[in-house]
Amino acid sequence: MEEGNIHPQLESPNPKSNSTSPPPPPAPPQIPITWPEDGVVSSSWVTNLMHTFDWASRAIPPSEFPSVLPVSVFDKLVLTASKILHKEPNCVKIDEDSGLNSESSSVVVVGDVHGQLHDVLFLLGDAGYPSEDRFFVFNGDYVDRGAWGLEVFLLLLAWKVLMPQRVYLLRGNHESKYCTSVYGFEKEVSMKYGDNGKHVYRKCLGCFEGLPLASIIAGKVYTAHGGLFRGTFVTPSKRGKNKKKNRKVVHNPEVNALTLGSLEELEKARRSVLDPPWEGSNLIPGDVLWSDPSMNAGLSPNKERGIGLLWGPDCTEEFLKKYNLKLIIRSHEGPDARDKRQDLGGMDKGYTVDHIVESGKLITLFSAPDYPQFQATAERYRNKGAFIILEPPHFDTPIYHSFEAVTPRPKVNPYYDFEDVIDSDEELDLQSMVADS
Ligand SMILES: [Mn+2]
Repeated sequence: MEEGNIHPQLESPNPKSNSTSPPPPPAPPQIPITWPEDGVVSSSWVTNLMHTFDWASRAIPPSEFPSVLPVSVFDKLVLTASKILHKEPNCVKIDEDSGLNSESSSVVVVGDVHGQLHDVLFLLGDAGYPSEDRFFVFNGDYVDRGAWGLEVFLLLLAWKVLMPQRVYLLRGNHESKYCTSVYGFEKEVSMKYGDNGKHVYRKCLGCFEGLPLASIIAGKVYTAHGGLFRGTFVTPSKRGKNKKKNRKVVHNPEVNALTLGSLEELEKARRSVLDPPWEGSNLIPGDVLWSDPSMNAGLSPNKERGIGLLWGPDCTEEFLKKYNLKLIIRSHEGPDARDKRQDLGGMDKGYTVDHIVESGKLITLFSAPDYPQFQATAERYRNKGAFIILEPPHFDTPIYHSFEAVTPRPKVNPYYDFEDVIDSDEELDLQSMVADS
């Protein structure tokens, strides 16, 4: 393997740029990164990992990524994080028992980041790094579309390992086999790890399966990638049994059985699936990861997505009221998705308030600015990204922070056919899901 100052021609971003992009670290960091000798990840190890990924994204081609992070170090990091993640409940509670202090703590909530490494680094710097008093809840969609999904996911895992009680990583619909095979992450990994790509990809998928689905902050805020979910299917009423052998019985469409799910049902769901199923009895994970709010009342199948639900303001109210909550913060819809939903707000500021009901409100939060990275300039959205800070004593009033993209982004070839795959997650190809899972 090559050593030292490789590929100087790729080294620095355009010096003529007058953008907000921070200058790259002055000297190449010490590579390769090694696993801490005592096996204990320190804060300097995590910040060094971030700086090194930043440097590498500008200085070396993707195929030389193993010279930055050898597969053995990748293995250690992912294994350590996976063990922590798999033990967490489906819905993590962030409260006094987990160290939330009603005088000094704050909680930062982050939406989709989609492999936009430099924007994630900016966000972490802007909000302040995770600390004893600063919690983070990430709402999923770490990978796909952007070119540095692997770096983003790994640096978040490193924070999780460093501060398991302060950093919470929820699962997004893109943390799945189906999405990563269509939207770039699988190819990104294979480009970066070559012969070890399959191994690395498999380990990432295993880790995705461990990610929890939702969080409740201070007993007041529910967060999840997609949002609300249905109740587990209950067989239709006993009236059917009384009509003995009535051959004319009309098929009772299951749509009538759609009810809002409870937190107890969410807790019992089996989240450890490569692709959340859209049929069968384990539908809650797919709902939580794929559903969208609607301005129409009630629950209905999310036909546009092919999986998950649409839920109305009445459902938001029912859920908030039932659990004495004030806010739902979900993500999942970027500027492209909102472009086609005229009755909901656009995503140019990185967030929208979708439902305002008696008990509180529903917010969509999206943290990938100037998205998607690889769309042709004319078709790209110059949206800002945003994060939300929740502050004591009640943690139930969102403070919005919008931010611009870090530009220019280092030049890199896309890992998926962005000309063909224009719309986020639309028209989910169920046949291909069956074949793949
Ligand atoms: Mn999503």
